[in-house]
Amino acid sequence: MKIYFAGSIRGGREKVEDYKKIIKILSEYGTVLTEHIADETILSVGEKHITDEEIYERDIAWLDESDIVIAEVTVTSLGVGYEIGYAEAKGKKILCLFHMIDGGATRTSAMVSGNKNLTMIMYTTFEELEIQLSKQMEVL
Ligand code: 6K6
Repeated sequence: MKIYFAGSIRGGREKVEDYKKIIKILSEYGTVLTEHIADETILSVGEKHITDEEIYERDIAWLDESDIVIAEVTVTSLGVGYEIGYAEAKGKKILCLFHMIDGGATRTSAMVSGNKNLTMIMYTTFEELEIQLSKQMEVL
C-alpha cells in the first residue's frame, strides 16, 4: 500500500518529532511516499534546491499514486488542507490525526472535523494512536 503522509511545513515545524514517530508506525503498513515531512533539516522557511512548482508537481503526482492519505492536522497548514481537499475530490481514503494536547480545548477546522468523507483520529498518546491506526488500517 502506498501512503501519502501530510504534515505541516510552512505552517510550522513544531511537531516534526511527532511526524517522525507517526511515519515509523505507518511504515509497518506500507510505503510512505513522503518521508521527507519528518526531515528536521526542512525548515518552514524552505529549501533552496527545489522550486515551489517542482514541489507542487511532485506532491500531486504522489497524491495521485497513493492508496490512502494520512494527514496530521494538529498544526494548521494551508498545504495540508489543500492536500486533504484534493484527495477527497479524487475519492481517496483519508485519515486525519489530531493530537489533543490541551484536553480538547484547541480544535481543528470544522472543514476537517465536520467532514463525513474522512476519518478523524483524536489521540492523546502515541500508544492510543497506534491502536486506533491499526484498527483503521486493518479494514482497508
Ligand atoms: C521545505 C521547506 C519548505 O519547502 C520545503 C520543500 N517543500 C516541500 N516539500 C515537500 N512537500 C511539501 C513542501 N512544501 C509543502 N509540501 C506539502 O504541503 C507536503 O506534502 C505537506 O503535507 C504540505 C505542507 O504544506 P505547508 O503549507 O505547511 O507548507
